Amino acid sequence: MTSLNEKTVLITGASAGIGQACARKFAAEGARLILAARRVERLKELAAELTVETLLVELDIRDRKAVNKAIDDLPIAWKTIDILVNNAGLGRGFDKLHEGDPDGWEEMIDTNVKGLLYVSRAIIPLMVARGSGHVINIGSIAGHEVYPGGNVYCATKYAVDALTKGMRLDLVDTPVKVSTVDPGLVETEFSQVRFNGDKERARTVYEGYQPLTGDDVADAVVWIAGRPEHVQIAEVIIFPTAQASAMVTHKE
Ligand code: NDP
Ligand code: 8X3
Repeated sequence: MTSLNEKTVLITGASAGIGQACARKFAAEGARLILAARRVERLKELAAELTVETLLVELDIRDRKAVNKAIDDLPIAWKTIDILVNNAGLGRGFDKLHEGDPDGWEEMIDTNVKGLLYVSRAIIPLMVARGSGHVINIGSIAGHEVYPGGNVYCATKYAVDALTKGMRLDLVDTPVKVSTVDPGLVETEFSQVRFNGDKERARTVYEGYQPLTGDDVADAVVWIAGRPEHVQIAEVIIFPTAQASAMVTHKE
């Protein structure tokens, strides 16, 4: 078992949902937290309830220069990032591909794929130089199965799956570990974002069964991070009990 007490954990997308839940669960283990997102007010509210050291970073991960500057500018005491949780991401739109909005496609590709790459490229070299570190990507069941209307979102999560595997291959001769947690349906702000703020439509996604919570996913992330040094959990897929695949969920 690796103690997470005093470990430094950087979480992207810590202002909501799974990222926020990860922050609370890592804090409960005594970790020091670098919390990154665009909505810094929310990060402040989160930090105020935590009893561990936090550093808040207002960051749009789509902005490569801003990502590099944010990591370069970290105070020395915060540069030793032990665990990177690449969580920030979104779905935007649920249309057939030939009817889809290219702006939404770009937002998803720029965030889920390119943003994850920028953050990883900035932080992994520090882990390699130090000879320790753990990257935990938040993928999705959408990176294993394509569903109707999922087209570009699924493509970005298939890309995350490929990048996770690529990182693990490229880091095999180092002590740096790479893992992915790939959930099914988790009730967060995800569907509100996907449906452009339509809360009623978002609510129906989670009706008739008990979806996962951010905490359920964060439990897996923290468990993965706490394995012994020689144990690298490659992939965890988590469904609600009522879900059997991307397309099959039993609703009462
Ligand atoms: P939420 O919408 O609740 O949270 C998304 C988080 O990502 C927010 O903190 C948001 O912060 C952050 N974010 C989005 N865009 C950017 C950006 N450009 N720069 C920095 N941060 C950004 O959704 P979830 O918690 O559900 O989603 C988290 C991850 O989990 C995503 O990668 C998603 O694809 C994945 N996932 C979600 C599932 C679900 O069913 N909910 C299932 C499987 C995977 P802010 O807006 O403040 O920048
Ligand atoms: C988000 C969950 O089922 O909409 O990754 O793909 S799903």
